[in-house]
Amino acid sequence: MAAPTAFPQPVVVTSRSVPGRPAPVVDQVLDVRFTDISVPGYGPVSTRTYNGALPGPTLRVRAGDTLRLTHVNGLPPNPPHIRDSHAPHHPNSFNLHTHGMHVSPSGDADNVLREFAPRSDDEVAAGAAEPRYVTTIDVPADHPAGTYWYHPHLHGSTAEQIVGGMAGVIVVEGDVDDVPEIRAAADVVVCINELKIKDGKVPAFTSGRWVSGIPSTFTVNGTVNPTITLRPGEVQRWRLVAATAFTSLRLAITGDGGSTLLMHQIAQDGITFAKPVALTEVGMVMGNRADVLVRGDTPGTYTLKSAGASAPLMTVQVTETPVEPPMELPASLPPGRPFLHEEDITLPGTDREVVFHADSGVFTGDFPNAYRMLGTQATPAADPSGDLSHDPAYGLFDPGYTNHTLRLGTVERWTVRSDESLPALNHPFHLHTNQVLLTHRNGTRLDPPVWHDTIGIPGGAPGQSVTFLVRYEDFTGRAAAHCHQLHHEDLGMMQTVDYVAGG
Ligand SMILES: [Cu+2]
Repeated sequence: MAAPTAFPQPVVVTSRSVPGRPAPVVDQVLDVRFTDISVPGYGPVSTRTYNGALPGPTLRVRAGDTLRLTHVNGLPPNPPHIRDSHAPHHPNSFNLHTHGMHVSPSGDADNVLREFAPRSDDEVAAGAAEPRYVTTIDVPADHPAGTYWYHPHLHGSTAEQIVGGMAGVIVVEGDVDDVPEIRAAADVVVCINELKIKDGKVPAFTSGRWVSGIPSTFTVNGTVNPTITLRPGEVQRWRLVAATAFTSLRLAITGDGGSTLLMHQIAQDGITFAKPVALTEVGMVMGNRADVLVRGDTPGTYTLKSAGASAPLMTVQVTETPVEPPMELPASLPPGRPFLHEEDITLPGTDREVVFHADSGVFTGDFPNAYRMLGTQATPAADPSGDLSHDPAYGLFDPGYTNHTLRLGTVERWTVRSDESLPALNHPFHLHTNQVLLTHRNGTRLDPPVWHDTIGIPGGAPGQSVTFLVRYEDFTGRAAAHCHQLHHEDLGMMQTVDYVAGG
């Protein structure tokens, strides 16, 4: 079912059959340039957009389809880059990441090592056409059905582009949509963006204090606090997308009298659960998706809010004629992926470890903090015998260095730790290309485990850890593992992974 008409939804693009191609294709131009948009509830903003909209179009595919996306870079020439690669740079170049999707990281697919550069000054002066970059992604025939998203992912410019609103939702249709109770529910995209706007613009990322003091403006589908209506007894399916760069969300729906509407979570990060899980609060870190079923209850006005944020993300009006009898919730679901088990680990005793670690005030210049990924496969120090806290390479992203060589077909266990004492330094861990099965938090087993592509690790209590199992499957090529607090990633909190053929 379609979403309620008064509630904003991004433009939807679906796959179509194309003569000469074996599978349906989403063939879409994503035009990127500075656009003057009006954010309802906030006001005018001049920002980089996909197709002049916040968020970009929702791309709907089925497993086996192809995404053929043509980016036009209509941004101005890049300003000169005068600092090292661990300072933000080329803010008008970008690329494409299909976050959470199990697709090829190579060639012209989900390859975050490509650069979609704008015209140079000389090319503008010569009247050259705006450059176009084609991405072709074949979605595997067995890809899990669920909610994913896309955003630019070029090291050095990701954060500035995301906080300006460059993000869009990808829906993979499939088995879960055919569950009768879900088929009967309105299918609603709830894309949450976190904008940092000053004087109608996203400030350029020219210092570590870049956006400090600028409050976040949260939008849902491009509007501040839109209103969705729900009839008593009606069930809607909300595809919650945390298309954010800075802030972890803890979402609850509360009414005037303190009543709450339950969220029945049916999927995490695009992977369907075995059965719905009823929650009063849904935690989402930057990059997460949570699909939830919500049923209208006592009529009244409710708000969807995140703990710690004063402003509501959206208003929920439970109103009008009740649905009789009330719509049902499904008792069981088609699980998106089978679980992995410790016995599946291919080479026991070869666990990988990542430690998120920031050294404050160690560099000169505008970016004094080092955001490092340490542990068993850290990027080597420039001077191993020197003061590692001041080292300009240790644990920092180096596209020419392979941190993790990952053989297809193997199952491994990773532990990711934070040693941050500041709560603000939470570092969500995101691995590209393969989903990971979260089995433990702080050494305590989860029952059941939960598939993720991005896992929150709160700061404030050094030693917080998560443990996951992962099987590397189907696709070779170089990809990334990184912190999804994206200004940390731009400043170096990223590692390379190289998926190689098994053997
Ligand atoms: Cu971080």
